[in-house]
Amino acid sequence: MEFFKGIGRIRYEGADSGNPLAFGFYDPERAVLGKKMKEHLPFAMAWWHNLCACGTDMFGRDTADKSFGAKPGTMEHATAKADAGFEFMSKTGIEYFCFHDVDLVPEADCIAETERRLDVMTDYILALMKDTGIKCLWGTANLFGNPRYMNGAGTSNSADVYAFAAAQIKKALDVTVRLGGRGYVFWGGREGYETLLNTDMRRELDNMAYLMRMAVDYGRSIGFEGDFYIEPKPREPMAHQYDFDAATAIGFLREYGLDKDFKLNIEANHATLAGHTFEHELRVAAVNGMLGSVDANQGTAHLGWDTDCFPCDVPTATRAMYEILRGGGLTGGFNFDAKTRRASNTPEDMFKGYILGMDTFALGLIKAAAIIEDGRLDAFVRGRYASFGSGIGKKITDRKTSLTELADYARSLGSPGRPSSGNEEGLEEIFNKILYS
Ligand code: XUL
Ligand code: CO
Repeated sequence: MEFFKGIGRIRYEGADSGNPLAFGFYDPERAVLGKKMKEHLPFAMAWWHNLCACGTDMFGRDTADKSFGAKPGTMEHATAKADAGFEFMSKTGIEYFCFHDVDLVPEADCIAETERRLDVMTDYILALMKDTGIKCLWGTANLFGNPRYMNGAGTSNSADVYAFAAAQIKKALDVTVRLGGRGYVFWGGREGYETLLNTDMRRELDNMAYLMRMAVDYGRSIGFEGDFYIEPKPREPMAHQYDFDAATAIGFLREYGLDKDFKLNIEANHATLAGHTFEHELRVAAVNGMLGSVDANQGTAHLGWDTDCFPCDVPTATRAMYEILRGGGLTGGFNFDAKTRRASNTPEDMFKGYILGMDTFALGLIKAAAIIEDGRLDAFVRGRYASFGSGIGKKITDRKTSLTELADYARSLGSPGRPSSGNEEGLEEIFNKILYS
């Protein structure tokens, strides 16, 4: 059955094409820095937003119909969503998907039945993957939706809830491994606190780390060779989430010896909620060897919450792609953790959301590659630190000096003079000239 009737395969037609259902910049076979665009940009569909979210917000009910011809809450609906999802991915040329366990099947009252449903769906999805060549980017467990997780999952005050979380993670790992997922994500969900007055932070952090350790051990024991990811987010739903930002998550992973198995999944909207830029979070991950995957979306600057918009900001995508290219690329991919606006409620809007996001990152990639090929930014940064390449600077770089030697050297100088200009405006001008030419 065809779900998106009247919408064919989305093709690259160039920016001058008047066709709203065509790519203007994403040209999958085009070579950029010696690699195909589609290899630089392993795009993924987020099962939850694209196939499950119907536009409900705090003030109103569903605006979009995602029943796909079946009754929501049934296994028929679960398989219809999978069929629609694979048709959608085939038509847009998206080669990966990401999922939470409960995106795939309706959760039952008991674990055994939910797990049985997941087994059925895994078989079903495997057949669709075989037919289409579409692959799984990452899986995760939803440890925040069910009321049992109101105080967190791995950081819950209840040992029984902790055990339920463990059961869900174990099964989500089984499914991810069967689907050949590249990664497995821990997004903090409700892992944080509302008030310190009721919170034993030390216990919660220790318990969370132990749950991750058990997940790594179990995953490796069933043959999972991919990366585990933490997806940092500072707040929402909790007042404070433990995985606040990249630096905090990296500190946590190192404290508990989890840093060899984990990398980061950086989400643009989470970065800005933390008061950072997207590119800052990517740089922090990259310089720490933890650049894993990206949740590609963007926030709405003047709204203080996670709006999960499709990315349309080309300068930000360019800066992000610059960081990713300079950081050696992603081991994961670009998951559109994004939803069409509540009022963009037609099937066509679903396609337009992905076309916008894919074109934005394609343009970001093209422009970031142009900045790298241009070389002026690189040359400036190299020159800026040139003082560390010879003389006393070389001794500092080689860690072959001491406070005493440096103090004597400083005294001999009299005054260090002023360091060279940071040239910020000049560099922004170069960035703009490359971006808009
Ligand atoms: C929530 C969020 C999640 C994770 C997966 O803000 O980003 O959808 O990506 O649990
Ligand atoms: Co996300």
